[in-house]
Amino acid sequence: MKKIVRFALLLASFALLFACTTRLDDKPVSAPKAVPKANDNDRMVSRAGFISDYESWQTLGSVSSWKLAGNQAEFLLSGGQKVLVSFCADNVYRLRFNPEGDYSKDNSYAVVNRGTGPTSLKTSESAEYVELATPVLTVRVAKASCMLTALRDGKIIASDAKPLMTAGSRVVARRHIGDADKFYGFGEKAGPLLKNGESMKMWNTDAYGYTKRTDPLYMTIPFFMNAARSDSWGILFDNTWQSFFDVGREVKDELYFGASGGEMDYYFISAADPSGVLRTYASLTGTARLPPEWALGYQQSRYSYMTETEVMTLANNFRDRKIPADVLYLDIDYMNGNRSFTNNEAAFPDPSAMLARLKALGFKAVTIIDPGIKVESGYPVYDSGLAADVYLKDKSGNPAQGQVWPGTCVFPDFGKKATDAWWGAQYKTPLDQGFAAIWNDMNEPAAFNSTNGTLPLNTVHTDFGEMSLHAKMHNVYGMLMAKATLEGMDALRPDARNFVLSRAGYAGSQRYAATWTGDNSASWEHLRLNVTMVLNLGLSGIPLSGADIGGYKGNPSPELFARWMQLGAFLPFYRNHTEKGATPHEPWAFGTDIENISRSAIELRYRLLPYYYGLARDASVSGDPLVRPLFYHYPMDGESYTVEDEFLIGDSILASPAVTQGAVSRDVFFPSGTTWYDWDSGEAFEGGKSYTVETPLEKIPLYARDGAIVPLRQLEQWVGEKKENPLTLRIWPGAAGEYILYQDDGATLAYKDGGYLETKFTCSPTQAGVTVTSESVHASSSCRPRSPWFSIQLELKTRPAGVVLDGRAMKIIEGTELSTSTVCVWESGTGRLFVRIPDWNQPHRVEVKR
Ligand code: MIG
Repeated sequence: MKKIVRFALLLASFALLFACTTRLDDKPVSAPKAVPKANDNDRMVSRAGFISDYESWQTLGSVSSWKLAGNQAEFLLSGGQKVLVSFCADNVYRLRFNPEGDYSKDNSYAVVNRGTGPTSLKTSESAEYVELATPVLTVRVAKASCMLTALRDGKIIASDAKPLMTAGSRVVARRHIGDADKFYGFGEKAGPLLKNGESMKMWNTDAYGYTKRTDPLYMTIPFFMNAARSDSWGILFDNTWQSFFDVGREVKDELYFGASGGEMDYYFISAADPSGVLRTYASLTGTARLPPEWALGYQQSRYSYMTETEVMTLANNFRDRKIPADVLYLDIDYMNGNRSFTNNEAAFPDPSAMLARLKALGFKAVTIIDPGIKVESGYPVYDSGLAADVYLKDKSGNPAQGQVWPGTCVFPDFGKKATDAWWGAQYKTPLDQGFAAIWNDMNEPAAFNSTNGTLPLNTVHTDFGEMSLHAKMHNVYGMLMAKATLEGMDALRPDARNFVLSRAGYAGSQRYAATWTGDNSASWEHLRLNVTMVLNLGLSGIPLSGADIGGYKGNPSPELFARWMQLGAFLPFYRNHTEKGATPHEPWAFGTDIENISRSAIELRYRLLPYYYGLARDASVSGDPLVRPLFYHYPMDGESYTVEDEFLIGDSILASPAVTQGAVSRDVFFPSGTTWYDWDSGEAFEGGKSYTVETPLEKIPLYARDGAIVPLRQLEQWVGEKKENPLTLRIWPGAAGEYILYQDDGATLAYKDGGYLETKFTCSPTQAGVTVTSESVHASSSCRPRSPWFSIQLELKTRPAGVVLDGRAMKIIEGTELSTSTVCVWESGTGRLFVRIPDWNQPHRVEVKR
C-alpha cells in the first residue's frame, strides 16, 4: 500500500516536473570542447523574472484560526492551506509552507541542528495580529494576509511586502527592502560585493569561462544577510530546488526568494551585527572543521602535471629556489583514462614511492576524484558499484548515464547508505599510497552532450531513504559527494584531519569541504572577483575558499600574475592552478623579478600562518570567516559597505592589495576609530579617511590596527620544516589590545581531547609607557609548543628608557632581533623592541618605560 502511494507521488512529481521543464532546463548549451560553456543567458532567465513570468500566482488567504503546540504556531488559512511558524532559539524563527499541505517530512541537508527552542514564548492576539514573542524577537502575523513582521526591542526590523504565494509547484516569499538595508552572502556569486539590485539563480553549474555577470555558478547557498548598521538579520531559504533571489531588481524595494518546487521553508536569524547572524547560521548548519595547518600553506596545481618526473622536478624546483610550498596537486591525467581511483601506470608507475619522495621533501599531495564512473565492465570501481546497486537511476530504473571525461559514465547515488560505504572504501587506495587530501571536481554534477549540462531532471536519487528526482537533488549532489568522501576518509584514517576540496556545494558544505571558485580566467576582472567572491562565501558560512591564482583560463601577464600571488597570500585557500594548454604558471615562470615578488608574498603568508591558523580555529568554533569585509568590524563607516578591493584578515589586519593593471598607487580607505600602521614602514594612517599609497609591483599594502597583537613564525619552507620554530608576538602598542593565541600540533585530532594551548596576551598603554602581559588560559601536558620560549616585538619608534620583565630590570642591548644570548634588544633602525619570554606556562609581564 505504502509503495503504491509513493509511486503515485513520484508520478505526480514527474507530471509537475514536465509542466515546468522548459523553465527548469536552461537553454541548450553547445559543448564543442565537451565543456559546457557558462552562458550569460542563464542570467537572463532569472532576470526575466521569477515573479512576472507566471501569472497564476495565488495567495493563501486570511488566517481562519491558529493554535500553538510547543514552540510552533500553526495557522490555518482561508484558502485551506497551513503555515507553520516555530522558534529554534530566541533569535531564530522558522516558517514552513508546504503547498501540498504535507508536513510529515522534515529533513534538511543544510540544517543539522534546529536548536533547543526559545527560552520562553509569549503569544498574544489583537483584532489585526497574532504575536509570538521570545525575549529577543517578536513575530507579528497579520490575520488578514498572514504577512509577517519581525520586531526586536519593539522596533520593526524586517517584514513581508506581500503574502506568501504559489503558482503550480512554485513558492515565493516577498519582503520589504528598507532604505538602509545592505544584502550580502548568497554563496558563490560573481558580480559586486553588495547584492542590492542583483537577481540570482541557484542551480549548481559548471561555468567554464564565467564572467562577473554569469549566474549561476558551481555552488548553491540559499543564505543571505542584511548587514544594515544595527539589527542585522539573515535568511536561510532551505530549499534545494532551483531557486531565485531578487534584491529589488524585478520589483522595486522588494527582495523575494522563491523556488520551482518544494516548500517555502526559511529560517530568519536576528542579531546585533553580521557576526552574530553568521554565528547563529553556523549553529544551525555547522562550522568548518579545523584544517590541518599545511592546508593554509601555499599549494601548486595545474591541469595536469603529467608524469612522475614532472612532479618531482616541480617539487625540487620549489625547494631549490627556496619558495615555500606545502601541497602539490595531481589532476585527472594522473588517472588511467580519467577513471577515478586509478593511476596512469606509464606516467606514474609507483605512486607510493613517488609520494614518499615528496614527503621527504616536505610536500603533501592531493589527487582529484570525479563522481562520473566509467561504464566499463572489468573496471573494479564500476563493477563493484553495479553489484552494490549504488548508481543514480534513469526513469526506467537503469543506471543513469552521462558523458564526462572518461566517456559514458554512471553516477553514485550519494545519500544512500550503501553508496556512501562503497564510495568511502574506494579511497583506501589513494590513502594507502599516501595522498594527504582529496579534491572533488565536476560534482554539480557536470555532464557533457546534454542539453542542460547536467543529468536529466527526472534522474532518480535516494533522498533520506525515499526516492526524489534530480530537480530536487541537483543542488545537494556535490555536498553529498564531499560528505561521503570525507566520511570515507575518516573511516579509513580516523586519526587524521582529513581534508576535502569540493567544487560544488550547498548550504552546510563547510562541514565537509573547502572550496575554490572554479574555472576563473586570467584577467584583472577575475583578480578583483577573487575578493568579492571569497568575502561573500565567508558571509555564507564557507570560511575556507580561494580562487585559482593566476587564473584558470588563459595566461596572465607577469604583472597580473604577481598581483595575484600577492592577493592570494591573504585569502584563506592559497592555490595556484591553471588549465590544460595554458603556459606554465609556477612562481618562477615569469622571470626573476616576478619570482622574487612571488616568493616574498608566499614568505609573508608563511610568517603569518600562526595568525591564519588561529583564525581557522575561530571559524571552526564560532563560524566567523577568516577574511571579512570592512563592515564586519566597522559597521558605522558608510564607506565600508561597498569597499570591494580591501578586506580584513581577522579583526587586526587590513589588506589593500593592488588589483588594477599598471597601478603605481591606489586609494586605501582606513576604517574609523583607530590608527593603522603600514606593515613594513610603520607609517601611520588615521582611520575614517582615505589615503593614496604607493604600490610599486613589489609592494603589498598591508596594515595593522593600533593595539593589534599578531603572532608570526620564523620563515620555513613548509609547515613543520623546523622542529623548533619560536613565535614572535608583534604588537602595535598605541592602543589597548588583547589576543588569544591558539597552538596545537597542527595535524592530529589530539586537540579534540584538550591537546592544545591557549595563551592570552594583553597590551595596555600606561602613563609610563606600555605593559604587555601573557598568561596561559588553556594548558595541556600532551601539547608541546614548537619552541619552549617566545618573544614579543613592540613597534615603539622611540627607544625605551627601561624594560622590566617579571619585576626584573633588563639590560637593553642594541642589535637586530634577538639572538640566542639576548633577552632584550632595541633595533634602532626600525624602532622595535624585542623581549624574549622564557616559557609558556607562567604568567609574564613586560613593563616598558618610555
Ligand atoms: O572540465 O580536471 O574546475 O580545476 O583542472 C574540466 C580538470 C575539469 C574542472 C576544474 C579544474 C580542473 C579540470 N576540471
